[in-house]
Amino acid sequence: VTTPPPEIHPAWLPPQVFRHIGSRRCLVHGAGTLVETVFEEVAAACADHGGSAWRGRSPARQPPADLVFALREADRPGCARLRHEPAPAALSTADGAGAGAVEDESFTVSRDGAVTTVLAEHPAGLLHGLFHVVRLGESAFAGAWPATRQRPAAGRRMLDHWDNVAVDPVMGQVERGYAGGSLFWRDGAARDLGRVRAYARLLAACGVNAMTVNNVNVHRTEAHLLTDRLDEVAAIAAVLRRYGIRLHLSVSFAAPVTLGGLATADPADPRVRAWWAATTARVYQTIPDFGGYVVKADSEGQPGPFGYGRSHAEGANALAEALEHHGGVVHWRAFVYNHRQDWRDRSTDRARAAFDHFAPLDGEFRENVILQVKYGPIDFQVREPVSPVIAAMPGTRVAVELQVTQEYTGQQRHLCYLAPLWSEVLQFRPWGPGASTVAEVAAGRRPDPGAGEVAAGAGPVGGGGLVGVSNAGDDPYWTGHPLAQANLYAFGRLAWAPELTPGSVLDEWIGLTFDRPPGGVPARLRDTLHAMMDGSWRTYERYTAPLGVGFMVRPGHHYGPDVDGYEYTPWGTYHFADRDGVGVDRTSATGTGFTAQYPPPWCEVYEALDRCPDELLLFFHHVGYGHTLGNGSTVIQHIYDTHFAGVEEVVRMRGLWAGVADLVEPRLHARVGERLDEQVRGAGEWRDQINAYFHRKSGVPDARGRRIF
Ligand code: GCV
Repeated sequence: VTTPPPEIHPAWLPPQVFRHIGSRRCLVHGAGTLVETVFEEVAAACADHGGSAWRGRSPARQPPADLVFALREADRPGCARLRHEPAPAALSTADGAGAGAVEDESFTVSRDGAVTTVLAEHPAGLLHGLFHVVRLGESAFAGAWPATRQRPAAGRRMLDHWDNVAVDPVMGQVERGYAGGSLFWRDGAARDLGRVRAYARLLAACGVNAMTVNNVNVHRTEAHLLTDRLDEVAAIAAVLRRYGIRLHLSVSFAAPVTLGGLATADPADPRVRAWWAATTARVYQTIPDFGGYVVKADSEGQPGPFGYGRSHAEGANALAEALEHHGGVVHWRAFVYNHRQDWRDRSTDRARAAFDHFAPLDGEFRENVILQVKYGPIDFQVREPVSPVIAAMPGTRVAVELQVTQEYTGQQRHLCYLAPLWSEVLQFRPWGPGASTVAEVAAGRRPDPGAGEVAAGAGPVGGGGLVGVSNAGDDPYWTGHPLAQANLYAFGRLAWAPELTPGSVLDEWIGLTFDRPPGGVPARLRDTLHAMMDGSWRTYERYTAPLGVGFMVRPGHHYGPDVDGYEYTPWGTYHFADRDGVGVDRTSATGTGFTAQYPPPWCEVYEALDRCPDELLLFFHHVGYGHTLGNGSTVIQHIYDTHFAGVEEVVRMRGLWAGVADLVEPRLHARVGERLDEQVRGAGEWRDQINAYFHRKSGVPDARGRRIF
């Protein structure tokens, strides 16, 4: 990076987006920490833009407020306009469907006469209502419109940070981080909290309400956050609390041994359970609203219950028991597979592992255990089928994990707007057309064999919500690539409202981030950003591993192409290319049987060569290079065509960006420009390695005679 900006970039909350609020007479009514935060925000906006901010009641002899934030249960003297608030029964149909946390964050927004009102039952609703009004901009104050009820789809919308306190010699400070150092830790200690506050504010503004502040790979130093370094964690929690975000910790399953000095971490041992109970009680004494634990167990070298001959349900339940009466949860990760596989062994299939380990345990987890499942069965590839675990555990709370940090999608050097991928995942219907979506499962809405669909949050088990691995760090632009901020924003917005289209979320983000008073974002800039970003995930897919086969990356750091890099390793990520064909046979008829982990119709669709979607063909089937795809092309010609096209698209992106230099702050323009140069180089490298590899293997020339090395 050669063009550091002078200060921290405001991301999607530049001061000017508060001008619509800050130029009004604002009344904030109600009590509680988050109401105070709303008032502070409103008062700061008014100080900047000439409006008035009143707390509790409007002063006598002043015109009445024209923007009101109020708790429904609060008495409202001086707030006469609120008599027009809609009665609960008149609220939109989405209201009342759920219970618990989602209702705590819901709010109603209305405009009646010349007053815009945000009304909520709980302070968190007012906070989310504030940022809703910010997003609406001037339209929040135009005309009259009926009350709408806004409620989050899922109760927990969480960001996990894979941050280490001490710099890890292999993984650095932030594992798979591409945006500088940690926002929370520096030089082995908690950092100044100013940046954390700014981060929490950004996250609240897009709907995030929970986070972990340390890596799921819990190393020696970080293990101590749970015990003797709890004060540092509590200081961070206090900052997050002011923005409605609960703090969770990643903990090591071996903590009773490594921290507690016990001889075992066996979850069945009463001393171990007592240790977790006492340790957890201390955490709650220090952080009363602590969210709970995140555990990566028996995974990539992390300790777990297998070491004691116990199941993952027994392991998770021991921790859940300690958290239960404090209101905490355990996020137990389902990313469990054999990472010491013999590549010669064709019977082991990493894609099967999570289902094989966890589906038999359905119904055995305590209610406050959330099984955290990566969206695909392998590992955050640019294209994978949706994990079959999501449909396999009706008696378990499931959270779906997405990767905002771009480990496998260009590492924030490549522009890759991920909302279209996430949206496909969230809208996927694991039981076929008409049944619940993945987003609904995460929200707790399940198919109930007896009674058909049940309402969100009211099912036999609740939902686990959505979890994203954060892409933020102490980079002045937060995310390394300034346009990767859109992924962080989109994660929060889709977690709150998964039905939003990726294009509309991007449009919101552009509208806030590039806002320019008085008229907003110049149309040419808005159009250019859409032209660059809307399709950038598919562009990335085109020039990297083809047709869902995945993992053709350089081992270790995972940046750039290396077709055979993992082919003869123990990691279970193979493509099996030879002179005749490529792909993994995961069918039940002749392959690993992975297709049978899906319920109908998907088990049949994926099993059948002629029904399997092209983009997942090589994930499920080993086919010859001459195999004809649904789009009429052969596999080999498709590989050539998409790789040439992908690079051309990146070159076009770079040209588009050059054309808006006059509309973007010069340092930001330069930073994105540098990244686009690297993307053009990197995409060309991908194209040439992939095309050369498959040309050499297959001996099939490109039908269009282009240059292949
Ligand atoms: C935190 C992948 C990444 C690891 C990561 C792991 C996980 O394997 O490469 O860095 O570890 O996923 O999700 O636990």
